[in-house]
Amino acid sequence: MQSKDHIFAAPIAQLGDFCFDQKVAEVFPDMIKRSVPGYSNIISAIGMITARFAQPDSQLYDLGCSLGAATQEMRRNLTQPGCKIIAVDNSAAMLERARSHLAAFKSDAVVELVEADISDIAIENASVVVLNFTLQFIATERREALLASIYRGLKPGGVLILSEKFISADDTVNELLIDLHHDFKRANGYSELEISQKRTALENVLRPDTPEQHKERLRGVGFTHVDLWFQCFNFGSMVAVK
Ligand code: GEK
Repeated sequence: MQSKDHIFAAPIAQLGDFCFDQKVAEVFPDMIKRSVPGYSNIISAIGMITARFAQPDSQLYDLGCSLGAATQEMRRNLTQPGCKIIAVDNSAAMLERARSHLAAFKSDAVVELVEADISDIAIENASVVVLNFTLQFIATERREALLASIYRGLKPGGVLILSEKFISADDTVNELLIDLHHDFKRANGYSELEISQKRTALENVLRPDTPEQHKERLRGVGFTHVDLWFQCFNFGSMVAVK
């Protein structure tokens, strides 16, 4: 049975910053499905993109892997020989659960789980790199260096899949997308209190950029082929090909 997310259901007197601890890891699959519009479509597409872009004898990275949903989809779609998937997260609670989650599926593909800050790891010999709703938690001033190191570590023809929560440069559209996202959460059973407490807890932790800022940053570090392939309200996903 999957545990249901009630983390912000009761009033919390002192709302601290959101963090990926044991409590969050326990309810994570429920939380992300009910909070991120398009999440399961994006996970499926990560599998399809992996099938097209994985190169023989290369490495595939899932940066900020949480419970390994994208890792599992990459592994399922990997047909090239000699590949290794490296799944990285700095939350011990997430990685512990990712380990047992991934062990539940049979596969020949090699998966290495690494507990580390994604800004500190070396990206090497990569054909596919996934940042599925993770870059948004990295300090804005550190984003470019991380993307530059991903670009350097990718082989020619390699791909980065970057999914993020966005803001819109147009204030009216921005408000509309935020309202639609809150409608989506209400429709998935979250109360007004849960929505507003989660919003406050994320304020200092999740800093979204516009799609245009992302594209500019990706081109700035060297990617020549960059575009949005999916968007639902203020959530979306981009591909950048080296
Ligand atoms: C999925 N990709 O299900 N270094 C390593 N990990 C980090 C860092 C960091 N600096 N900062 C945050 N994280 C997943 C979903 S969730 C998205 C990704 C969300 C990790 C953090 O511990 C968490 O597991 C993940 O990034 C973000 O496809 O919760 O909105």
